[in-house]
Amino acid sequence: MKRILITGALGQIGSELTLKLRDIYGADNVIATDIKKNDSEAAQSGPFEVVDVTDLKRMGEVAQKHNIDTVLHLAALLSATAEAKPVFAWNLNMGGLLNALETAREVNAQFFTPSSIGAFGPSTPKDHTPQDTIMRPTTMYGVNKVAGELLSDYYYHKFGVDTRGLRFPGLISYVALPGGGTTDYAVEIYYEAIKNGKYTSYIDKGTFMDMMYMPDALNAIIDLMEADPNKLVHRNSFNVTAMSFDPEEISASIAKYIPGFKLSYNVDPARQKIAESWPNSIDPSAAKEEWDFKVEYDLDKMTKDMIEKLRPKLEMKISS
Ligand code: VAH
Repeated sequence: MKRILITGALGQIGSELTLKLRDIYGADNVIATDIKKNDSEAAQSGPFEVVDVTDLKRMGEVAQKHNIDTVLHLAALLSATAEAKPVFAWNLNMGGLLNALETAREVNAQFFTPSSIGAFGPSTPKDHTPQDTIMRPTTMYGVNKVAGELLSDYYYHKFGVDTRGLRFPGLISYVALPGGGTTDYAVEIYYEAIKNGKYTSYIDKGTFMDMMYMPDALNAIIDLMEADPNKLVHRNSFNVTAMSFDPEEISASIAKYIPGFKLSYNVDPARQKIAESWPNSIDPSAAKEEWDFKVEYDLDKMTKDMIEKLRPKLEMKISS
């Protein structure tokens, strides 16, 4: 990777990935794009272009202008939003992906896009879900992710585009809030714990989902993209995870650092139904074997870091 275009660069993953890649590859070599600019560090710390991923012509112009050799396509609607607006989600998620793949093909660029544990469905083995298994998701987001994996593999086999992907679990970070996801509760809970010492979860007790701290997710993207292609048996997309927990377990972890923290429930049937269609835990052994995937953060180490980083940020907001 050396001349990198990122779509959705101001979103939950993109806002941190853009900064990390600029540190590694040089600010001028990382072109952040999104549907509109804002005053975030990701938008202001290097080249930024307004790109609507449904506009193939514009995406191609930006890729040519900046002599791109790597496309990291992050722009997409997440599961809960996609389930509320399924046709819009199909058009944006699949239309945007096809345009990003076509752009990568035209400029002969390496390509990455995230898949998700959402690509699995109720008939998938729930525990230690294998890398290669049945994938019959019952959400529009999941249909988009399975179709996206197949389309990315097609561009590798048909056109030789070096496509690679990761089936991400829920991602947790203190920088940018996620939007429209089912696992967002695992981010919101930290904000509410610090601000109010309590949180009401829309996901029910006993609902286990795979999760990962954002620093580990960013390292996984970079490690995969830098991996020796001759060692890759799989490409789109690798199971990756760091932990699996339910609301009770993350609450107990938070209570170690915020004594008296109280968790209650007001289950959202729509997002609970999505969560219950996903695995309890997935098996990342293919990623470990093929490109040495590893993580640094377990639940308590993530909780400690989230609270240490969020507290000053939230106190600053309250005082301003
Ligand atoms: C979502 N955060 O909740 C995303 C992710 C595995 C979950 O794909 O939709």
